Formats: sequence, structure tokens, C-alpha cells
Amino acid sequence: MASSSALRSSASVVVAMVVAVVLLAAMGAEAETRKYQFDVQMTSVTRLCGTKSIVTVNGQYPGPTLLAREGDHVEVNVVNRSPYNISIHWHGVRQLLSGWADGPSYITQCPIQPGQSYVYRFQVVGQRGTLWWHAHISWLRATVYGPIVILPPAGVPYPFPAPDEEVPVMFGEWWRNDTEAVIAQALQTGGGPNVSDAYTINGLTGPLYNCSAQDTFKLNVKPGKTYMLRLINAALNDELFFSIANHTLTVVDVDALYVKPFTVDTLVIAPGQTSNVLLATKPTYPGASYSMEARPYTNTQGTFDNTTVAGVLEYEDPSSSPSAVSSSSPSQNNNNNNNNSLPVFAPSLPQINDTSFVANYTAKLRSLASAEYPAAVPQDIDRRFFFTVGLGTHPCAAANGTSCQGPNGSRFAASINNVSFVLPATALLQAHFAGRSNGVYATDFPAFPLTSFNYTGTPPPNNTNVMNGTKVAVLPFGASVELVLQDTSILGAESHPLHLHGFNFFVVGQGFGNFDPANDPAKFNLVDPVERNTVGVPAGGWVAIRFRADNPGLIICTGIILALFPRPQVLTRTHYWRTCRCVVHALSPGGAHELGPENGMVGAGREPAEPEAAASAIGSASVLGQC
Ligand SMILES: [Cu+2]
Repeated sequence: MASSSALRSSASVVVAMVVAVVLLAAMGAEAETRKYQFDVQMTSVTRLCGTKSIVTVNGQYPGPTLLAREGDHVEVNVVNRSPYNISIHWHGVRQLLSGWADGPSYITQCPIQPGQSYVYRFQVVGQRGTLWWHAHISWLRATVYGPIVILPPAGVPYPFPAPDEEVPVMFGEWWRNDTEAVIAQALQTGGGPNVSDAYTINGLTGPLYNCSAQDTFKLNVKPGKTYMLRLINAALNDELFFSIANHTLTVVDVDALYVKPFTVDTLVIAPGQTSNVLLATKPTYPGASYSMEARPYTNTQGTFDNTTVAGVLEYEDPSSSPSAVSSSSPSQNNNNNNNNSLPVFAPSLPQINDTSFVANYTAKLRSLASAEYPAAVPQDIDRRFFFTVGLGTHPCAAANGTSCQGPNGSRFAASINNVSFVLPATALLQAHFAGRSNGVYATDFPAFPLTSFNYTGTPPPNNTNVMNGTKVAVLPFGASVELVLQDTSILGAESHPLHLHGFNFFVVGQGFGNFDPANDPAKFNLVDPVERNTVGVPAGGWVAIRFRADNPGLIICTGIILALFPRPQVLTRTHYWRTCRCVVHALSPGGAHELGPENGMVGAGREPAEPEAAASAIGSASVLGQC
């Protein structure tokens, strides 16, 4: 059966990772080049009693683990054997001077067309922890994703007691229907995409869903050990609470950056975020099993997937015969029925809209800020930006005269500073490199809203229309940047996860209501703020981040996350293509063209002979083949 082979492959990925970790530790390997082969292909998978064909890498769902040590070079040969255009993004990898390898279609590269291939080459510099990779076009990331495990350099210990084992734990979403059809329908109607039917842990839905007990993620552990869970939220839309019954989790890392350790019963993780947590097992065999569960945190008034995914923490029974215990890694399996008679405890998760829990949790996150791992927070700021983030509308453009399914018959549109991003037909980095940006993008992205208003006030403004544009903000190389992201309540306040490509940033402040430029900056944490690559903008609130523009190239900031990780509300999901992206375009001191195209670039696609008007590209299947 397709489902059982998929189950085995997802379990074997983890086992292989653990074995690899042990081998590396034994070898004390030096920096090397790690080569991977990613065959993008269609694979039949069964979940929730339904079988469908999904896009996978190497037939695995979730996909293979990419393992590297800090300092290693990585080469991934992606061969597209699927019928879709595709590109792969290495989420959180800094991509210093390797912007061509970042992966967002139409931004840093043309998508890899069916039958073609592309070699991603990059070095992992100054990062260690957990990141992840995923498809970066349309909704293919729903099934095309996998972990990136970055170990410290050989001989460099973790700044905490070494765990006995390490296990990737990826959260995802599952739709019964074809996800490309889901997003296509939403783009056609102007309404929101249908919400997912289940959440997953390592691709498995678990016993709380119909006919899914056999698809349960099981973490088999021994008493008195420490396990490091490499948590990854690969869900498209939802922030998630996560908890393991009767156990605590010690957070030691977020987004591949160490934090001051703190211990919780429940954590919250936004789409795109990662976190390493230590799980200390009970000192003796407890004679019980423990459910690990994840479900959404949301304050939306729209529809969302209000279900819970469960996995099981099972202790190795010392009384069972040795042959019953796997002689290989004791990690996961999905067919261990030895403990069926044991009591199973369930965790208690916060209320689904518990915003104060989330605020308390995020306030605990602090950079380690040690001598070895200092927090280089920019103290003096060269460039300030204030971006409103939220939802608006486009007029309905349905060809047949019927109304659209957004507010008052309009189409939903997400925007930053009221600009809704329009995907170009030429990859932006390519246009920049070729000196042919004219007609592809403009450099007048507003640093502040053109019209100020009470961003989180009620009633909201009457005019909810947003403008379209492919606009970038240009930063001088080396500039210290402060960016305040302000949620709006124009069509309902909601939390928006936002993500920066090519950079980590410090979260120096956040709050509810409107940002107060006179008084809020005095409360910023400029000593040990958490550093990361993805942050949730609080619903009806703001967050302030700082970073140094030290990575030449075209990077996507903030809005890509509205595109990548829209909020659970129907509204934001609507405009996957049209979602605002601000593209920050950092110039090197030596000029605009320091980046060279890598060898793989040539095969990635070609310039359209007649670039289509950008506006017409939105959501249009035909234009996908143009670039
Ligand atoms: Cu990313």
C-alpha cells in the first residue's frame, strides 16, 4: 500500500538522521561538500482513508532530511519529474552571497520546469540548529518539505548538556483534495481557500482523526534519557500549540539560534518557525503512554481547521523480551502495538484563542547572548521602516459578471503599506543582475504608509481597496535597519507570521494596539532580544525587528510570509499570489552586480520573449510556464 510505504519512509528518514548524527560525531568530520539528489515526482499516499497523488521529493512524505555541519557546503541537484513548475527554498539558510540558491520562484530564480533540473549550491555559515526546506511556488509546499539539520562544527559542543538522541518533529497540514486545486479555486473566486482536513506530525495524522490510528507518529523512548526534538512548523496557515502529557519541554534554540533555556508544558510555534527542545524522560518505566498533541492558536473570525493532531510517546517496556526491542535506533515506528493496554495520558492545551498565553511564551524567548554566541543587536539605526500588514480588497474581476466571494462581492487581498505584491514574469534577481529591471519592478516601495490612520481602530476605514505593484525597497550595503510591522484591523485583526529571507533579525519589541514611536522604543530590548527568521505579528498589535543589511542580493522580507504562511483566516489565504511581498534589494559596496549566476541558473528556465503584464500574471496558470 502506498500509505504504509510512505509511513515507513517517513520513519526511516528519522532513523537515518539519527544514525548519521552518530556517525558524524564519531568521525569528527571537517567541513565538506554534502551532495543530495532530489527527484521531484508524483507519489500516491493514503491519509484519512483517501488516496491521492501528491508531489514529493524522492517519493518521501515528508521529504528527506538534509544534514550538514556548520561550515559545510551543500549541493542539491533537483530534477523535476513532476508536471508542475517547482523551486525549492532552504528556509532560514542565510545564503550569504548565494542568493541565486534561495529558491523563491520569480524572485531569485525562474521555476524549474517539468523535465528540467537545477543545482542549488550554498554554504552553511554561522548557523547551527534546525531549519527546513520546502517548495516555493503555489501551494506545492503542502507536501514538498523536509528538515534541515545543522550540527555544530566537529568538536564544538552544544551550550547545553548533549541529548542522547535527536528527532525531527515536523507539523504539517493535510487536505483530502488536491492542494493545487484548492488554491486555484480560491484564486478564481476571490474567496478563501478551503481549510485543511487534518494536521500532521511527520506526515501522520494520528488517532484523533477517522481511520487514522494506523497513521500515528510514535516516539519510542527509554527512561532517564534526554531527547532533543527538532520541531518544525511546516503548516501552510496555522500557528500551533504543542504539548506532551506529563512532560516538560526545555527550549534551547529557535530558528537555528541558541536561546536562554526555559522550560514549559506547552509551546507555540508559528508557520515557518523551528525550535529545538529538550525532552527529559521519566527516570523509571512509567507503565503508561503519553499523547503529544498540536492544535491551532487563532483569533480569526473566519473558518479554520479546528482539529488536533496526536502522536504518542511510548516508553520501552523493560519487561518485554529483548527481541521485541528494535536492535537499531529506538526512535519511531508506526506499528508498535505492544503498549495498547497501557493508560494513555493526554495533555491539556491552552484555549484556541489564548493570546495572552502566546504573548507570555514569546516574552520568554531571549538570545543566549554569551561570549561564544553574542547578540549583535544593531544599536544605531540607518534606515527605518514602518509597514502596515493586513487585509484589504480588490474589485471583483470575474469575467462572467458574477460577484466574487470576498467582502461585499470583492476579492480579498493582503498588503503591506497598502501595496499588494504582483509576481513578475521575470525573476527579480535575474532582472537586477541583467540590469533589466525596467518594467519588471519599481524601487519605490513606501517606507511608511502613504496615508496614516488608526490602524487597529474601529470602525475600520470605509475604503478597503489596496493597490497592486511589484515594488522593492533598496538598502545600502551594511545599513542597520529597524522595521516596525503593524497589524491592521481593516478586515479583522489577526496574527501574521512574517519571515525574512537571507537574514536573521532581532525582535526588539512588540505590543498590542498601535505602535507609539514616541514611547515604545524606550522599552526595546537591545541587550538580549531573541534572534530569528520568522516572527508572528500579534493580532491587533505590532512587532519591531532590527537587522544589518549585510547580505547582497534580492531578499524577500515580510510579505513573503503572508504569501508563504498566511494566517488561518480565509482572508489572508486568499491571495497567495497577490499577497504583498516587500522585496528588499541590498546593494553591495562594489555595485549592483556582485552576484554571479551559478552554473545551474542557465537550465532553470528562460526569459519570456514577451514578458506578460505583471498584473495579468496573478493566479494565471499560463504565466507559470513563461518564466
Ligand atoms: Cu525562508
